[in-house]
Amino acid sequence: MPLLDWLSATTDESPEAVRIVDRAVSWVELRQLATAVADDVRGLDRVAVEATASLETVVGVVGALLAGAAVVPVPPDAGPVERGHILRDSAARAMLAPPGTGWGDGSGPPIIPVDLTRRSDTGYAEPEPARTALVLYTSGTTGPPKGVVLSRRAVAACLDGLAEAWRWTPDDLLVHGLPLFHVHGLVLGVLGPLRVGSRLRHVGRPHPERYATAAGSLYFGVPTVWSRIAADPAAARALRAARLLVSGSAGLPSSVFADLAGLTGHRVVERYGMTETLITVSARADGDRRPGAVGVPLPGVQTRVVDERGEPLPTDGAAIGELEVRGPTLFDGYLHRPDADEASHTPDGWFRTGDVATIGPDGWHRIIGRSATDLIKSGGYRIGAGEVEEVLLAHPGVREAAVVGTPHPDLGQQVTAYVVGDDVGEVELIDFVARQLSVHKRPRQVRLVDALPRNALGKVQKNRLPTG
Ligand code: MLC
Ligand code: AMP
Repeated sequence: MPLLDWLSATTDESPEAVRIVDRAVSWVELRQLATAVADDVRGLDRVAVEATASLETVVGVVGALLAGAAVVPVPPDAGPVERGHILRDSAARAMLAPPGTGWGDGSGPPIIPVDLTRRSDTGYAEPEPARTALVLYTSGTTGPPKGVVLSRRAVAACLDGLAEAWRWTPDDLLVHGLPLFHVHGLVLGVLGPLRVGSRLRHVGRPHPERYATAAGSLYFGVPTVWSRIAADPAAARALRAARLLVSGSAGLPSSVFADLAGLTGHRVVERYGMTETLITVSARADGDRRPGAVGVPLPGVQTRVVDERGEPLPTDGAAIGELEVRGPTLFDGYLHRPDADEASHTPDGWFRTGDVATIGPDGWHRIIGRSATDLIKSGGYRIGAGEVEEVLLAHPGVREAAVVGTPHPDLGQQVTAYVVGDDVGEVELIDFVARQLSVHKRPRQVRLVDALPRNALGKVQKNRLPTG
């Protein structure tokens, strides 16, 4: 079956199949636009896409996938450090971008404009399921982001599992406003509709009033989006007519679950996943939804919690350990990083998520936290403390830096930096990071301190940083 099954086969020409912000196309039109891109990139193994929230991004991604190229989405706000790393590390042969996009300094691969006036009907054979569909860059605890290699088979398995669990069909209209360079917004939020055949409406940014007026049946959001909707009762009430509200990418606070149940009449379906594993656990459309819990494994997925020695723990809902997963949705490895592949897998093929969880006798999973403090989740974005620390340390006035996630009522966690420096100010350092990395990676708060707490070996002890 083709990866984009519905899109590949449909003859439906009714307008408004896919609307991205202010531009709508029919299924047939989308296929013809994307095929024109496929004609441009055929023969290239890896293609970057400037992943703005736009129809050009959808057409570019689909075109590359039709031609069998691996897609490397580039966050549009990635600063020069991050962008340069993604393009160099992935060795993308070309970059698909809206017309008029340029490099300025002439660096980077050739740009192929996504021209929405061109159509093509060239036929492309479906690439092998083992071929790479996407290379998604995601932060680790240290160093620059790593390229997560995802096969077409893994993407298809994930989307089929979700379609089954959520009863996601061509009768649905999916609405969201998430960024188009991560699993949530791009894999679930764009490739999902193109495989399943549900219509799609991307509202640009996930503002409550835009969700409220979109009249969808299925809505996706990160917890920050759901908490903003819960704080806007008129917008929340407008979602009463929907079929299913889905939350993921970070834990949904139980208070938001309860507020939404009252205002919308819906108990939100929560699901859990990672860039490396795609979505592995979810509540079901035809089943229970529980506040603070993320559901049961999707078809074909196996899970277990293990202790510090890697020994499986009982599934009694009480034993807390690291969650490990195995199954058809897992990635093929980190690009050029066999060391990281080895560290993140057990010898018998389980992926170590780094998340701490319990599994109940009924198979329900609860995510309790993370085993390491160096991965921060802010607004659903994953941010590596080490990456931000490295940028801070490159500032001439910074001698030492330690970055942590601290509780934030709207974002879940905020990026907080502790800095030992000479004559530097908070705003200057926040701006310095924002010029190098994506906007959401900049610290919300910089605390200037005299020294960082260290142990006898000189390692920073982040749990002893001053709070309050
Ligand atoms: C941000 N701003 C700052 C700042 N940080 N200003 C000064 N100092 C800082 N430190 C600016 C922003 O640029 C923005 O400006 C404004 O402040 C508001 O920022 P915000 O509060 O962050 O809100 P917003 O931009 O609306 O972002 C919230 C959000 C966003 C929820 C919309 O975080 C988001 O889109 N999250 C989704 C992440 C996601 O898709 N994750 C999926 C990963 S995949 P301006 O001018 O722009 O308004 C995955 C797998 C899975 O996890 O399971 O799904
Ligand atoms: P990312 O790599 O951006 O895909 O982030 C993956 C991480 O997001 C996971 O390891 C979890 O820590 C977190 N996450 C995703 N979904 C949930 C959820 N429903 N509840 C709690 N944490 C989640």
